[in-house]
Amino acid sequence: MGIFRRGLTKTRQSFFGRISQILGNTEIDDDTWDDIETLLIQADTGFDTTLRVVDTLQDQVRSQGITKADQLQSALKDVLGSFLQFPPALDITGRDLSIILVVGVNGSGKTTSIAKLAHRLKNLSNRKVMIAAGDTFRAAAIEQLQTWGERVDVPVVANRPGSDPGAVVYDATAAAKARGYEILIVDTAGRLQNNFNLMRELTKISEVSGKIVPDAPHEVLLVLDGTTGQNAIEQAKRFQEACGVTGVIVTKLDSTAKGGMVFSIFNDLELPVHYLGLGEGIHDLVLFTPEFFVDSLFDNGDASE
Ligand SMILES: Nc1nc2c(ncn2[C@@H]2O[C@H](COP(=O)(O)OP(=O)(O)OP(=O)(O)O)[C@@H](O)[C@H]2O)c(=O)[nH]1
Ligand SMILES: [Mg+2]
Repeated sequence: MGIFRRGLTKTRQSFFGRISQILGNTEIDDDTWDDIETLLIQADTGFDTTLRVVDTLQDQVRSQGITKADQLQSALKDVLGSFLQFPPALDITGRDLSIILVVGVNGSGKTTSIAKLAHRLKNLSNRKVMIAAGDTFRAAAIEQLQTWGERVDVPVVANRPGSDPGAVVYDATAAAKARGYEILIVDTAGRLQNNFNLMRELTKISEVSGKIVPDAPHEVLLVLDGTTGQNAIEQAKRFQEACGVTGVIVTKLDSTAKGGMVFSIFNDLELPVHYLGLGEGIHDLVLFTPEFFVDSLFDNGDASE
C-alpha cells in the first residue's frame, strides 16, 4: 500500500485528492457534476469512461439520498473502484515454457519493465526466467538489456545489432526450451502504432515463437507510458490489431498526474492492467490492486505527504 501512495502522490495532489476542496460543502447541483466531469477528463479518464462514471455516481447519489457535495468523495471512490478489476494471473504456468512478448511505442518503458518483471518472477515466484533481446534496432538497446540481465541475474539471448528480430526470438525460444527455462520474456524495439511495416514485423515476431512452442506467445503485454494519457488508448488499439495484446503495464505513474488512464484501459479497451511502473528502480513494478490504486488516488487526511 505504501508504495502505491508514494508513487501516486502527483495524481492525488493534482486531481482526485482535491475533490473535496473543489466541491466544497454545498448542496449537489449542476455545477457539482460539471466539476466532477472536468476533474475526471483532466485526469485522463477519457470521455466515455468519464460519462459512465458520472452516470453511475448520479444513480448512487439518488439511491443513497446523498445531498451534500462533501459526501460525494466516498461515493466516487466506490464507483471508480467498481470500474476496475483485479487482473487475472499471467498465463505462464501449466506448461514447460511460457513466452511473454512485450510491445509498445518508443520509450514507453518496455526494457525497464522487462527487467523488473524478470526480477519479480525469478525472486517472488521462483521461476527460471530468460530474456530475448528482440530489439535489434540499436546496439545500445541490446547493451541496456544485457546490463539489466546481469543486474537481475537473468540470462539474455542476443544477436548483433541490425539482425532479424524474428531470428533472435527463434534462437532464444529454442535455447530456453533446450535449457529448461520456464519463462522467456521477449523485448521488442519501440515502434509507432501507425508504422505499417514495423507493425507487420511485430505480427511476424509474435508468430515465430509459436513455431517451437504451441500457442506462444502466451501473454502479449503492452507497455503504456502513463504520461501520454488518452493517446495511449489509440496506440493500444493498433497494437491489439497487430499482435493480440492480452494485458497492459502502465509505467511512469510516479512522474505524471494523469492516473485516470487506468480506468480507461479497463473500460474502453477491456484489457487488464497487470502491473504499474512507479519508478526507475528494479523494485518499482507493483502488481495492480484496484483497492490500493483507488485508495491512493484520494486524500485520507494523511498529513505526512
Ligand atoms: N519515473 C519512471 N521512469 C520510468 C519508468 N519506467 C521506465 N522509466 C524510464 O523511462 C525511460 C525509457 O525506458 P525504457 O525501458 O528504455 O523504454 P523502452 O520502451 O524500452 O524504450 P525503447 O526501447 O527506446 O522503445 C528510461 O529512462 C526509464 O528509466 C517508471 O515506471 N517510472
Ligand atoms: Mg527498450
